[in-house]
Parts: sequence; C-alpha cells; structure tokens
Amino acid sequence: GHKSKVIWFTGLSGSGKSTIANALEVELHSRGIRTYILDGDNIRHGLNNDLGFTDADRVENIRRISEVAKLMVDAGIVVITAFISPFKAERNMARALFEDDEFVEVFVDTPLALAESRDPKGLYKKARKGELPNFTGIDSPYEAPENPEMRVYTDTQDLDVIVKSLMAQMDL
Ligand code: GGZ
Repeated sequence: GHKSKVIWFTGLSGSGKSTIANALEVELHSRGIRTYILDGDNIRHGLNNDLGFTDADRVENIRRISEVAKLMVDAGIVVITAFISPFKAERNMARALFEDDEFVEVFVDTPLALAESRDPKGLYKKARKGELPNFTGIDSPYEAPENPEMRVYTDTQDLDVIVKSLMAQMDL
C-alpha cells in the first residue's frame, strides 16, 4: 500500500492551488491512491463557517484543517489541502502534527502581479477598492515558505508539467 500523508499547498489567492490540487488528485486516482481534497468549498462553508479573515481566524482555520487532515492521514488517506495558509507559524504548527515523511509543503510560487491579473473572482479588484479588507497580498501579509519540500511556478510551467514534477518528487 502507499504511504498516507498530507500534501499541503500554500500560495496566494489565484495562485493556482485548487487547479493543481485537482489535477494532482486525478493523477493519484489513476494510480489507485485514495485521496481527499480539503479546500474552501468543503471547509470554509462547513466546519469553519464561523471564521473570517482576521489573523486570528486564519490561524484557527488552519489549526482545525490540520487536525482534520491528521485524522484523515490516520485513516490511511492522502490528504491534499488548498488554503492560502499565509503564516509560517501556522504552517509549522500543522507540520508539527505529522511525521517528517507525512507532511509535504508545496509552495505555489505565483507572483502577486500574475495572481492579481488572473483575478478569477474579481476579489483583487474589490480589495484594491477597499471593499474587501485584510486581503492577502494587498493589506494582509503572505509569508512565503523558505524551505518547502516542493515549489511550483505557474508563470512558466504548464499544469501537466507541474503535476508530473510533483509526482516525480512524491514518495508514495
Ligand atoms: C484572502 C479571501 C479573503 C481575504 C475571501 N483574503 O481565491 P479564492 O477566494 O477562492 O481563495 C481565497 C479564499 C482564502 O481562504 P483560505 O481559507 O484559503 O485562507 S487562509 O488560509 O488565509 O485562512 C479567496 C477568498 O477565500 N477570500 N476573503 N480577505 N482570501
């Protein structure tokens, strides 16, 4: 059997975390690996629907997500998380719940200007107008990881290349 673990994506809004997470899941499924994606759709709308985007709420968001991921890893699943997770301290708190080989931090290293130019939901535009306070990269910080297990560049690498490179580096 494969090793269960958490693949922890981090990056700006619009960086491509969810797109890459979903493409990676398809590839893992094709190899018979059981996965589950935790993202804003199933977490922020459910378990964490009491949380917003203050620093304290983001920390609590990630704390709960990491505890859920821990339970799922214990159940034998490859968990893929796709949250901004902007603070080093919270990512390290998540990491501390797992064995060394169970936590794979993947930095989706997309420049702010590119993420902002994509702006799929028009959120950056709103944030620039002051209609969305505490927006990551605008008036709330994003602390880039210094030593992530993996790093992908969405400005220069195509999705299929990114997925292949993640699979090649992944010890499953
Ligand atoms: C950042 C926000 C904000 C603010 C709403 N700042 O691109 P999206 O829309 O689909 O993904 C973003 C998502 C971020 O939630 P996370 O749970 O990943 O954030 S964190 O890890 O920091 O807790 C964005 C939307 O929610 N969104 N307001 N102020 N992103």
